[in-house]
Amino acid sequence: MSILAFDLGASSGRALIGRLTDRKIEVEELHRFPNDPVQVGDRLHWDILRLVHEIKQGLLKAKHQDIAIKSIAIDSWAVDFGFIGKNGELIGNPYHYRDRHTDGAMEELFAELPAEEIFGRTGIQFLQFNTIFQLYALKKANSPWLAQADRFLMIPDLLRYFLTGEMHNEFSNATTTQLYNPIKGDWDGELLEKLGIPRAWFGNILQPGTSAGMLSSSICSELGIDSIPVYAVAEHDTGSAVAAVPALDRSFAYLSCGTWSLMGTEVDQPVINDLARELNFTNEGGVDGTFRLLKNIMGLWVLQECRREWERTGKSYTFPELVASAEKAAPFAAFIDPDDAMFLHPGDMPAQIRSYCQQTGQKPPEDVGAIVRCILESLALKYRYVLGLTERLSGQQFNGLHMVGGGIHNTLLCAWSANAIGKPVWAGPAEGSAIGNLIVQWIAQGELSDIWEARKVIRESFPVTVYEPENPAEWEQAYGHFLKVTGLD
Ligand code: ADP
Ligand code: LRH
Repeated sequence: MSILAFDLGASSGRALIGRLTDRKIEVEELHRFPNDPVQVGDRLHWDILRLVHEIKQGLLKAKHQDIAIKSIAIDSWAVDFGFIGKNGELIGNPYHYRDRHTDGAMEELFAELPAEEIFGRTGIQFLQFNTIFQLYALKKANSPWLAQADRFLMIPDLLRYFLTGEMHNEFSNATTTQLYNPIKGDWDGELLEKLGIPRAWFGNILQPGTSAGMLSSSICSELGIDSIPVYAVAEHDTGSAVAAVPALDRSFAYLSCGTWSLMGTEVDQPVINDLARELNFTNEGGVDGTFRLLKNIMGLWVLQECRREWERTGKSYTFPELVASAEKAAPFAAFIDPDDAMFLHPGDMPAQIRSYCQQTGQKPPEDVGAIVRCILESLALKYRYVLGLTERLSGQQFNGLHMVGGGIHNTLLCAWSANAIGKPVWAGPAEGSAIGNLIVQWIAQGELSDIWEARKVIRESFPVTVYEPENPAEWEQAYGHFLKVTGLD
């Protein structure tokens, strides 16, 4: 029988059907849709109701194709949320984490609550858009939402609520709020109190792999379908992606490569110490009690935004066209640090890249190929830098890097990543998050025993492309230059 995963990334969403037969997973893409944010006045929002509509479209497509669905689950990007009022309705339209309302919020909060204390309680890296800073910014702005709020739900919690009528807070996403204490294993009540945020908004935490209700009768009658069980999985998409890494060795490094590049390793216990805080590594909760010791890298967002800017000026390129143009451009001509704050917000990204290069004494890349080459080489070199930090912090040495996510369709980036790190890259599967969502549903149903059995099955079900490192001397030299111009040396 089939199960269904809804995986909502920051750039697109999809519904994947999964079937498990004789320890082989087969997946079929049922529905794919863009997830375009909407700017209204000064605010950048997610189009949350459109996402509800797209989830219903996925359910309808299953019905029209006579696919009987045993269960469904949803995962999405982290940190964002909505409030539910006393009447059970959504208050406002959730903000996008790239909205500017958190500019400066981190520094302001640190003046009241030291960074050391926040990290000590949560083990979460500091990113200005973390839920804690979003809530703080809403408080500072006297947002009327806060007076009306009765419950706090992360995006997948919210979508699940719309489907089932039940409100639950799922574990993996809860950890990304920077309000969850992994040592206590619960929301950090003292931290919430210090922030002046009511503890009562936050419900009991549901672990990945537990049932979370049934499709409501109103949805079923609207769509003309029977009710279906809904599961909580690792509803943070990166948690699902890492669950699907087809590693055979318990010590492994991964790169979840989509809008963001998330690089790190899996650990049994959160690593909360001075070095982790100084290197700004995070400890996000995962499946089967695991944690992801990782660091965010700005990722293919920078390329997505360039593409959007070119589109605005009437020039449309597909991703394969952009990759082909980079291949023809001159190598190692200019580098950026993709994690510079100037690349976080939406905007004219080619102009931002040129301005970064000017400020760092480099000749700015002008044409499309040169800009894309600059982004992809800089990402590959940043991967080398962060892989080194992951080894230092975890005390492990990795003999290669697993890459999952849509970014592995970019074969040039995979090859250059292998060159930059001087180790093999094992690429696959591309639909990591959706597959991680599926396997946790199967674990919950007793079809797979645990994450390690699931990883074996994934390994046997999907191809992994191996990229061996090439041109080590050139990349070594480029790395030195990259460190110098970015100031990372
Ligand atoms: P998210 O889940 O964050 O929305 P995905 O994992 O779907 O992101 O990855 C999307 C990214 O993958 C795109 O921004 C693009 O850079 C890259 N990508 C997808 N398809 C291709 C392709 N055919 N060639 C090159 N790159 C691709
Ligand atoms: C990737 C992701 C990442 C978060 C970011 C907000 O989609 O979930 O793990 O840091 O979005």
